[in-house]
Amino acid sequence: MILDSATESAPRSELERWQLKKLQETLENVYVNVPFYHEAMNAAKVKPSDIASLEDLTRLPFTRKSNLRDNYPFGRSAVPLEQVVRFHASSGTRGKPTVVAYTQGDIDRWARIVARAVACAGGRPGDRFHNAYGYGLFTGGLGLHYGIEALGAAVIPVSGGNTPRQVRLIEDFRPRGISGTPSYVLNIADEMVKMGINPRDTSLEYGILGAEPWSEALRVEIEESLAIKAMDIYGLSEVIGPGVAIECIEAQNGLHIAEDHFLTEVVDPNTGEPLPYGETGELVFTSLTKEAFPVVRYRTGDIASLDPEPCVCGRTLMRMSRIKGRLDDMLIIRGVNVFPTEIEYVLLQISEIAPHYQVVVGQAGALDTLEVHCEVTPGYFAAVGSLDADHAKSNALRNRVLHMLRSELGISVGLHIHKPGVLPRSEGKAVRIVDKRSQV
Ligand code: DLL
Repeated sequence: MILDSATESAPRSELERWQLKKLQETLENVYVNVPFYHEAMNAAKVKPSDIASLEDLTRLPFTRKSNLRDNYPFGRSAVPLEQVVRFHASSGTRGKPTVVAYTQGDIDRWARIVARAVACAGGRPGDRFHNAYGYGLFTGGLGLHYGIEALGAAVIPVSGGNTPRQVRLIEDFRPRGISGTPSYVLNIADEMVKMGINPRDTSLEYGILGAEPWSEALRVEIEESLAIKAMDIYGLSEVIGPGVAIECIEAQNGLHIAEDHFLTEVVDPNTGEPLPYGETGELVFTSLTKEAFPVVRYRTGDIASLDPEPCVCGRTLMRMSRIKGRLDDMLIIRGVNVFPTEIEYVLLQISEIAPHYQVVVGQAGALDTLEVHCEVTPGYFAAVGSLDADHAKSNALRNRVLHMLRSELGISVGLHIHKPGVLPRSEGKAVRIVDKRSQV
């Protein structure tokens, strides 16, 4: 369902006229009101009035996460703090969190963006919706919450954690939609099995999953285990939160970007040079309608490509590919770049292996090493009794997994296959990489 067809299906020329007008307004605003942008634009010798077309965007300097952190907590606000009605923050696992602020206007616009995103993913007014994203400083819980309400659906604000209770609430409230990280929604499905409930028999019909990288293979796994359609939702606190882009239920092939609110570029992560459509690089966003914390050419560190081709759903909003991974999470093992999602993709091709894994990065002399930890499925384990019982069978499985990893990744890795339930389960963003290098 297209909630806002005048915008979501607008001719590109109309959209681009709007984008240019809003870009110029945003630049005038930040140049006057945010000292950081004033100085950065002066240093780059560019003034807001120099930006006469969307192509001129590339003349503007980039904003990086470190610039936002340097202004911790409020230094980047474009409005007096009295006009701020809400704060959120990124998780800050790698240093100080990035604080973001919203005016009432920002909150209202964000709710409409998310309402439209939920509709794009198959949501309808009147739905009941189980929201298992964490509530709090993380944007996921409250971001989805207000959007679901703005759509006219009923939100069940469960937040993350207490998984048996999540299952009971799904049984009792009978929601059509569910949101959460893919790893957590899978965890909920596993809990259903433990509680003797067939995950395919619930009321759920669609899932809005994101906030962490996941592979197409994990989508298949989730869709099959819960008998739902699973759509990918993308966003980041620095830009607004969830809803920057979402897949449509019709195509499930790339995420429509809310381009009337966010200008999107893909650049070469090393040189910062813009890349043509279809090429994979780092996503860069410029906000067009934000009041409290506008961002100009924000380098996300997320790796994806853009596709401007029209979509079967009727939306003209450009699509971005699924995120391949974060630059921060890219492992360089003996000169080869590896993203955890590539490992996930391989593991999920193997029916005996469960969709739970962790990658441990270590050091042997000057070289980085990579050890993949995964689990067999409960079904396989029940059939073999013990992983040590049948050496020939375990070895055959081990060799098959190693061979597939080597041919997909192009390097040899260490492998540990565990029995079910050994690896930690996520209640939010899964920790896929354990980096032991910094600990030696
Ligand atoms: O994760 C916002 C969000 C909430 C998105 C709920 C979707 C659903 P942050 O905590 O600031 O915000 O983390 C942002 O998470 O830069 C990506 O690296 C990653 N990320 C978000 N969505 C996806 C996705 C929220 N669909 C960071 N696929 C981003 C892959 C994602 N990575």
